[in-house]
Formats: sequence, C-alpha cells, structure tokens
Amino acid sequence: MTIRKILTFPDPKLREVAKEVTEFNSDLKSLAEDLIETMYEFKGIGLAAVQIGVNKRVIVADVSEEKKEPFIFINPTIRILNEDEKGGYDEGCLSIPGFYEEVVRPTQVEISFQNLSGKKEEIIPEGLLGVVVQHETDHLDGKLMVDYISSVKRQRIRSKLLKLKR
Ligand code: QAP
Ligand code: CO
Repeated sequence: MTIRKILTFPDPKLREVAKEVTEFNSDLKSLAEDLIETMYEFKGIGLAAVQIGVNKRVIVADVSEEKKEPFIFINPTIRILNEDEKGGYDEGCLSIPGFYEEVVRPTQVEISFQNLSGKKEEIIPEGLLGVVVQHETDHLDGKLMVDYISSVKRQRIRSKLLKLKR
C-alpha cells in the first residue's frame, strides 16, 4: 500500500478519458488499495484513478463517519432513474484543494460496475454516496466539478491553483 501523489487542476492528465479495465489481477487490487489509502490520507470521501495519474476506470468512495466502509467501483456506469429529481450539493475535489462549488445532479441513479473479481454488480446509492459516485465517474471521462460552474469562476480557480504551485 502506497500513498500516491494527487494531480491538481489544471493538470492536462485530468482531462484524459480513462480506459476500461479488462484484467482483474493483483495489480488492479493494489491500485484499489493505493486509491483507498490515498483517499484516507487526504481526508477525502472519493477518489478516481486518473487523479493519481493512472488512466483506468477505477474509483473508490467512503462516505461513512468511521471511514471504514470503502467501496470500489470498476468500469462504473450511471443510469438516471428519474430525470426530474435533482439536488444541489457543495462539492469538493482532492484535485481542486480549497474550493467548494454547488453542483446540481440527479438524485436517483443506478450504478452498474464490476468488483475486483470482475463480477458485475448494481447498486442504487442513497444520499451523498450517489453524489460522490457521479463526481468520481465524471473524472473517468475527463470531466471536473469546475465544468459545472461559470467559466469566469473556473478561470479564477485555475489561476489561484497555478499560483500555489509555483
Ligand atoms: C468528491 O472529494 C466529493 O478541498 C470527493 O482541502 C466531495 O473527497 C463529492 C477534500 C464532496 C461530493 C461532495 C477537498 C479534502 C476532499 C479539499 C473529496 C480539501 C481537502 C474532497
Ligand atoms: Co474530484
């Protein structure tokens, strides 16, 4: 298990579309373990492989109080169950440290994914988990929470983070 470095916006690697996982081997298991350890280290509730520079469709999430209920989703896809039910949430992102923005998303979704053995599973997440899984799945398509806000705000966040990096 290794704590990995998290890429920050506007790193171009965060814009890549991640590749489907086809091999369910021990490398995949260590990747998932690193993601979980890195998420806990930086007090996150969700993390996508692309955020640590790994171009694979793997995400992890843990919205529990005790931080002992990690979920691993491989090749996740989202199906909106009710287009009319939407909710806003002040989202954060480990790749956009220090910034929180309201994002409106569907509240009733079904997640289809594979587990570490490659077995297909489905869940209908409740509350915050549904928000986090949608946020993390966006990462796999190169999409970031700042894409939901105005371009003026996005540019402001971009220059602030670039200044912090220097
Ligand atoms: C995605 O993000 C998420 O700015 C996961 O200084 C978060 O875990 C989706 C974090 C909230 C929906 C709601 C952010 C930690 C963690 C920061 C995170 C920071 C330290 C973000
Ligand atoms: Co994020």
